[in-house]
Amino acid sequence: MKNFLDIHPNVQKALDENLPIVALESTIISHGMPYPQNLETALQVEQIIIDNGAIPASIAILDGKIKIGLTHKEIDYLAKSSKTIVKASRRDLPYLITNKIDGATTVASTMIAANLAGIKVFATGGIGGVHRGASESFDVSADLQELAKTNVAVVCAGIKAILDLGLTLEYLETFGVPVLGYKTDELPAFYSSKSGFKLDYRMENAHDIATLLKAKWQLGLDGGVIIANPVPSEDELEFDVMNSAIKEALIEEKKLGIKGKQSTPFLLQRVKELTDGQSLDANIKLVLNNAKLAAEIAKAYS
Ligand code: PSU
Ligand code: MN
Repeated sequence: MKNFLDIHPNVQKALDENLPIVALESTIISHGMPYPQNLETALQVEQIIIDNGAIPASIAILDGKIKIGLTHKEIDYLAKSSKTIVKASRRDLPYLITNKIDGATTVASTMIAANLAGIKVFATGGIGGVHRGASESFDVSADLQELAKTNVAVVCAGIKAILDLGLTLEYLETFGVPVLGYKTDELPAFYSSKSGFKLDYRMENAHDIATLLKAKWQLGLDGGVIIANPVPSEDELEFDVMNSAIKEALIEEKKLGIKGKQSTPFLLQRVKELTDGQSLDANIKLVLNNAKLAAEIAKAYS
């Protein structure tokens, strides 16, 4: 594993001493937000994790290695390289590593990397899922398969509203992935705290979540857990504003023939433009909010 993993000394020290660590993805930096907001957010997320008593471990594929824990210089590089850096999910890792091509990790590949390093808690914005119209396009994010098998807890603001939330919940149920609402009975819809979909399990604190995670994995029930943490109400996008922007972006996507891995970055970018940047503000705030909760869960877990 030494040939493939490059763990930052701060993260290695935390692993050795069983200190709380929070993994962070890098696709959100390179493909999820524009520069310079992506850079500012990535650094702020790390600081919030530190302020809440945990060690951040941002993850990317650099120089043929899976890097666990990035320097500010490396984060800066990822933030400025959206045109050249590859969005790297599970299937991309072997090629990028053996050909020394730099990549930004998605939820799926960040879970893989965190698991290899022994990190159990991961914070992001929103996970991928079943796309609208998936019965035709077959576009189902590899994030869902990863959640089905890799033992990492993912703190997110629910499923990205550009997706089909109902079908995504069905998929997660089939593959045995628990979806826990943090102080909510309703699935949050990323930019909005409400979606209209009820959740079966509501959790009130980080301690109970950590206890549940331990029980799941001690029982040999492999796979991830989704901790759905609603965007704070003062930061959310109005439901109707969000939905009409998404509808418009989806029509444009179809016209332009955008598919596959380009789909999610395109939709996030168009929704941002169509809401005059309001969706980006919400996206930033919800990520910061998730970082704080993830640090609390990591502390309780360790
Ligand atoms: N959530 C965000 N911004 C993002 C993503 C999620 O707030 O950019 C990224 C994540 O890396 C996620 C990916 O894994 O989008 C999903 O892409 P796809 O639908 O192509 O699997
Ligand atoms: Mn896809």
